[in-house]
Amino acid sequence: MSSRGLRMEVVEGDITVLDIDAIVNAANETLLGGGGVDGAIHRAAGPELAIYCRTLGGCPTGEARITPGFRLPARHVIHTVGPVWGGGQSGEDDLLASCYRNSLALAVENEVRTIAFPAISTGVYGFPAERAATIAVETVTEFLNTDTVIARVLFCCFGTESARYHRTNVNRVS
Ligand code: AR6
Repeated sequence: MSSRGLRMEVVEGDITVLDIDAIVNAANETLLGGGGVDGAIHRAAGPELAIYCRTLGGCPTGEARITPGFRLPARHVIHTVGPVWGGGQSGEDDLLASCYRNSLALAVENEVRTIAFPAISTGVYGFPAERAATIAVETVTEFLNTDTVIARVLFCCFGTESARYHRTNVNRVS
């Protein structure tokens, strides 16, 4: 098994084009679609994804649900619901960490070995990007410390600033 650092990689660009076991969607509690990365994933996966999501009955903040990838190159989509940033005193950090932990646990249950995360909550939900990147990388690192199933975790960042925040943290824990 490679070291933690080698199992994590930062890439920049559109998560919907990745040919990988699973991509993570930054969804909302309805799981019925929206803007940002959620909109992009639903557009690329096709209408079957929304039809399937309707059967799931939503997802509470901090939890995760898995669906097929339909027309995406990714085999699965793991939908998680990040916290809306409200200043940091409402458990936002813990809820964001739960998104990463629960998504990875669901990946392992479904024999997903390669997975890509967007920067959950840092768009419409307003979570500060640098703080979110630190939580993302620390939480994934802790998970990989005891996991032997996941071979590769990509942080798929939209924009150079987000990529820089993630790279700084990945380099720190490697
Ligand atoms: N690939 C990778 N990252 C992307 C892409 C993409 N195609 N598109 C946007 N991002 P956001 P949130 C980045 O707003 O903050 C939706 O309406 C984006 O630049 O997508 O968790 C949902 O339905 C940012 O860095 O998600 C919810 O209602 C990151 O993905 C709400 O937005 C997350 O931004 C969720 O808000």
